[in-house]
Amino acid sequence: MSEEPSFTPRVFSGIKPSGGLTLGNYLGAIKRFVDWQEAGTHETIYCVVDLHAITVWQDPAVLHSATREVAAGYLASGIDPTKSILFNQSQVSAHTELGWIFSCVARMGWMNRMTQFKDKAGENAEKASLGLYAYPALMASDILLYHATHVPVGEDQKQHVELTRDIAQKFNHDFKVAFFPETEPVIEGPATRVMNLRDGTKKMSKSGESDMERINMTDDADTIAKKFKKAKTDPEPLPESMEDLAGRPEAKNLVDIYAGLSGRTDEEVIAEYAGAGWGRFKPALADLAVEKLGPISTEMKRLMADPAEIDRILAHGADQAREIAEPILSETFRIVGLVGR
Ligand code: AQP
Repeated sequence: MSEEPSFTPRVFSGIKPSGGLTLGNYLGAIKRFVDWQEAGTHETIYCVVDLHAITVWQDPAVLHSATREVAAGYLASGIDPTKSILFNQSQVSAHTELGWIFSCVARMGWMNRMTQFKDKAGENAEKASLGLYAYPALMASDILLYHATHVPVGEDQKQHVELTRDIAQKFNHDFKVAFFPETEPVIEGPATRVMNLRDGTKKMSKSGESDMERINMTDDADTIAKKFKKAKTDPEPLPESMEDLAGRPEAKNLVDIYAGLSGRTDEEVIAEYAGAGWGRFKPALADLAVEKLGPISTEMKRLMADPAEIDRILAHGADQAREIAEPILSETFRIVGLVGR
């Protein structure tokens, strides 16, 4: 084993353009990406992971527009292309090249344990695409292609970042190098798992069946208010402590969302609203969501009206990404024994 290298502190994370952005993507991912960028302690690289989106069927025209919409969501929320690298995955072919190598490093047994595949493929796994099964290996390549040291993600992605660590370890071990870092997943804050508004036991997702189960980042004020008003709850008022929210998933979810949007802790929210009924809490939550998401949604619409500018930003980001990725990929080829790169 060669000497332990030190890796540049670097954050990588991505979002799939598999539909419009949700409040879950905002609180669990984008808002925290902006915090990392502004902290200035790490280089920050953010990606629209379009190759992950096509692991399930995507209408080509819709995918094209969703890619720009996710980019607009990043920009409108505060990702600044002069501070962070922002690009879409398919423009940097090194992702798929390293992804193939990692498909040869990862073991079938590891992939078989991935709960997201089981959730997404459902009972009919035989009909799922090979890409959906293999995508955690491509995700490992997204991260390790930049030697990223930290990956901020929502709870649902923790297992995939752990697999990334396993792949890095096995690669380093098999080839007797210390080439890839053991990336840390960073899962923090009150809203790392925002739940479906109609069923507090399921995650809020872009591709969930009903629009009423999620808040989209482009929803207008009336729609946001209507969705929170109709959100499933129980008859009890808000309790005095977080422990008393145990077994009340829908109530806890709305408290988490309030805390995530207001930048407070769950405990602070409970302290303010202890004893409040839903008739008081839900309108307060809707007002807060409109206050926070309204300006972002307006800015997203402005950006979406100029797709050429979004494409220019993504192309520039892809150039910057390639500059970091290419030497790492070339060195990987050399380590593996592939000729010619
Ligand atoms: N409900 C959520 N709560 C907190 N974080 C979430 N994330 C997604 N949903 C929630 C985080 O957002 C980042 C990007 O996720 P993604 O779009 O690449 O994949 P996903 O987790 O599969 O998102 P969706 O919305 O559920 O998409 P579909 O429906 O297409 O599968 C990740 O950091 C994720 O944790």
